[in-house]
Amino acid sequence: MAESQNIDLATFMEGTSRRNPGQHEFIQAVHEVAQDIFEFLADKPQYHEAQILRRIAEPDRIVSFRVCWEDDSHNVRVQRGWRVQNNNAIGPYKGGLRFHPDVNESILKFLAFEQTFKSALTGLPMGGGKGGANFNPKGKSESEIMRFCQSFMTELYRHIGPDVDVPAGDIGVGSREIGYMFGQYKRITGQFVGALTGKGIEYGGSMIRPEATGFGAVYFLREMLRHRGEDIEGLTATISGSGNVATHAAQKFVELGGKVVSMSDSGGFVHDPDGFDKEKIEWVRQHKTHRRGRISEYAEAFAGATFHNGARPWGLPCDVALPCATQNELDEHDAKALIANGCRAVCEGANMPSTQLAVTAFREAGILFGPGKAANAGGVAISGLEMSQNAARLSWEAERLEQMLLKIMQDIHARCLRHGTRADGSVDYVRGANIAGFKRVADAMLAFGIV
Ligand code: NDP
Ligand code: 2IT
Repeated sequence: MAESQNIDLATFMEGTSRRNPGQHEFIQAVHEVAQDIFEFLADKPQYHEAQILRRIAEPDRIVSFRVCWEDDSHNVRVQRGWRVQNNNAIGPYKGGLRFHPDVNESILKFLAFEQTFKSALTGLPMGGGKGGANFNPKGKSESEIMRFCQSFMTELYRHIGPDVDVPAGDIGVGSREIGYMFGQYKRITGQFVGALTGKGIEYGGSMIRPEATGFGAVYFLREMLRHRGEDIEGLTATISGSGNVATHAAQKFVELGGKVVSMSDSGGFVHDPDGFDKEKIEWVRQHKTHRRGRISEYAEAFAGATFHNGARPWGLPCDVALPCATQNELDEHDAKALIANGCRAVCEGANMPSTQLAVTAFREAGILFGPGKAANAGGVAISGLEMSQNAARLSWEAERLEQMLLKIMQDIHARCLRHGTRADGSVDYVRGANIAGFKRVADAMLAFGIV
């Protein structure tokens, strides 16, 4: 082995920080994976010699582009768009598009890096990518959203395709935005192909895709609990977020006999001690997604509920916490409050919602902790099956797809057990997910040689 390549974790991370100055989220995501991988690779020099982790932590390419659009008052607006194509060793680049004013290269690089392991964990042939724009959909009219999506796709289309890179939704990008982008892709290329997932059912979308991330996260939580001889029935959950992932996680948690006492948005959280039942969750979905409202209005609509301005729900007593909003929304202080209040399991519906110190606190306390790359993989898994259906020009039924989702989440759980079970029988799901995802990508990269 060449001496310069035989480095330790600290040196590896120093190099990562030096090469990616100021990209805190990306460095955080790489560090979390590198900790486990360095330990795992201690007696496997072939991966070190081939510099596999170093290569996965360097995106294959990043395209960034100007997105010009005209608002309803005829002002010219300029946004920046990106696509980070991180790794396609096991399949086409795959991953969502995020429209949010905070979007920057660091956030998209962390998401594309995480996605590489997440896609691998599903067992399906998909790589990792992510993209988006620093566009704020809040307060925009329908035609402004349409014009932005069309302009964004006019640049993006040349970089994607059903065998190249297949984007989907993420924060700020739902079925409406996917519809506008798919329409523009089809118009420019003249082809009706599955270059995007999360499409409407009428034009090549898959049943269960909207539900898949939230449902999958709750299935993963149930697997973690069952492995400890527990179940969801009778448990109380705090949930953050009120978008696609949060509302579907709440729906499935309640369906399985649990009680959900909080939901949130960027303005604060609502606490409903009576619990969010099916109708209330549907109200949140309609209110947030279709009426573009604020969660604060929930407290005006439902007696007994209170709104907590600018606060997060992690101080509420609960058995289970499901962070389903955004990155770094649960810090060490929140983690300690959850543990002190008796929380037994945390399952990440969002990508990297827990800070590194929060994750350390959960791991040290020995509570169940399902990291996002495993727990929220149900969304990309059904996206993978949308690609399969498009390639076969078929549509499968919802029941079949939900069974497939359940099986995939159980398989991911089993992969985590394989690589994350400690000598005392407890499970480190972070380690399990990191190693299982890494191994699949790494072995493919070894087969390709130095490319
Ligand atoms: P949505 O846009 O549907 O909902 C996002 C929710 O998070 C909203 O309630 C939003 O509140 C809240 N939120 C966004 N940014 C912030 C912030 N800075 N602080 C507090 N709250 C915030 O997105 P999704 O539900 O699709 O995504 C949620 C998370 O799940 C993200 O981390 C995403 O990457 C991840 N994920 C999504 C998948 C999918 O299939 N959609 C798949 C796997 C993971 P507000 O309305 O005020 O902005
Ligand atoms: O973070 C994610 O896994 C997603 N936003 C969904 C990706 C996808 O391609 O469906």
